Amino acid sequence: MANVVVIGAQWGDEGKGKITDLLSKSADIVVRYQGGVNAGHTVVVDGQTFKLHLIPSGILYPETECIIGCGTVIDPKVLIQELDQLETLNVSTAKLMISQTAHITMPYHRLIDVASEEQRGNYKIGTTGRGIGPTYADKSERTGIRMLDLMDLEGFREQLEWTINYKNVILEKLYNLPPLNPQDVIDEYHVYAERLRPHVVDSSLKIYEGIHKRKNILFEGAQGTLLDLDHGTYPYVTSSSPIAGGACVGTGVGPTAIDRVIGVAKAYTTRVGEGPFPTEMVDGIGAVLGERGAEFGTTTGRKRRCGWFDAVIGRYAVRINGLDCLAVTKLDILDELEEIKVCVAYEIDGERCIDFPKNSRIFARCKPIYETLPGWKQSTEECRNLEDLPQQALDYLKFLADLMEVPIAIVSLGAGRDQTIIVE
Ligand code: 2SA
Ligand code: GDP
Ligand code: MG
Repeated sequence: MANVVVIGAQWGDEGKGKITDLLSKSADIVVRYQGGVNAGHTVVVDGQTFKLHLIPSGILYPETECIIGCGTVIDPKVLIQELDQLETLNVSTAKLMISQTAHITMPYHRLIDVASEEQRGNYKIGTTGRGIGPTYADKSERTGIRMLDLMDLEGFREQLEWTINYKNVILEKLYNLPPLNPQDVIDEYHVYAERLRPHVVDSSLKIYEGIHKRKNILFEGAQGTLLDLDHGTYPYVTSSSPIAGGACVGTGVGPTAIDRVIGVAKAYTTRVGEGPFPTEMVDGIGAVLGERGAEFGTTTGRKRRCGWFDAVIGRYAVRINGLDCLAVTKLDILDELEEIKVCVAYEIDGERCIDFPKNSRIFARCKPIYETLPGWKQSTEECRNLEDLPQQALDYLKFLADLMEVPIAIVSLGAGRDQTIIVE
């Protein structure tokens, strides 16, 4: 299997959790490299559903080592809840490692995330409210607190006393919120420090040693390409780098260590939060897709917006991530449709355009140009080989692969591990 990066090729929720779990069978180490508890990765094993936010989807294999890399932001409270939940379900978390240089989400980050969204009015991003943007902002501003700072209890106390006073001014003056009591936060986080201490490591060194021993390493992306801070639909993005390149920055691994990049794309498109979405269908088939696909946020429960497959952003994802191949998920959700549309280009002010405009005001004016394919109108859920698929489904997949100039290596037809076709 070698060293593989799995990324989302759309706006997140493509089914990366399922695909990562599937590939984890052959991985020795699975690493998350960006994002925080905004992410929601669902894995279904023998009918049991696991919703993971920070812990890599490889955790369900007892032999697999899991690492939360330095490019992530960690809310210790939620991480501990996740650890407790897994242990209740008899999943061992002993092989979980946490980067000592990952930044920590503090109570003021969550408060500022929610309050700043309220103040943005029409310009709100539709964040998950989990404090992700403010945690990354502090990292860039160099006022962040890292895991290794938390482990040094006395140092943490000193750092926090200064930081909380600084943040209290912002909370009070900018957002009219009550100040936080430094001692309360110190006491709360000291408890988290002791619980997490056994897991904290020099993660880039661990990964480097793994590479040296020729172990198979899987880098698990969260969110998706179009939510990337640099390459997504800015400002309607998350504050990290979900693209394949983020795997190097977010783990401390050189690009030469990566052998393969797999993009995960749904057979249609969804987006949660604000921002332009050319193929969105608010009612009608959009509602059908949402209902059949159970399109609700794994973390917040928010309703996801639904639309047809958009090959313009698909092609972009192939380029930005250097995709070797694609995993197409949720093909089964299209099973009952009479016909299926694919956006092959946009029309902007009368002009045909095949790359998405980076100005979100212009992107919002893009009208999809569709090609229509016949549906297959039968269940694909039990198909286990390409030959089992109806001809129209095969044609649909070929149409997507040709448009994006990338082979399809995996087709997913249900949430279960076995509901998968591996293309030889
Ligand atoms: P944030 O909270 O600052 O990262 O939000 C910024 C934008 O990024 C989007 N975002 C996501 N989009 C899809 N899935 C995500 N994870 C959850 C899931 C989402 C949920 O698995 O369903 O439960 O609502 C995720 N995380 C961040 C977000 O919607 C904003 O558009
Ligand atoms: P992620 O963030 O990319 O890991 O995706 P999420 O877990 O947030 O959302 C994907 C949802 O689709 C989850 O509920 C999965 O269990 C489910 N899922 C994944 N693949 C398939 C599939 O092929 N068919 C169906 N019906 N559901 C799937
Ligand atoms: Mg998700």
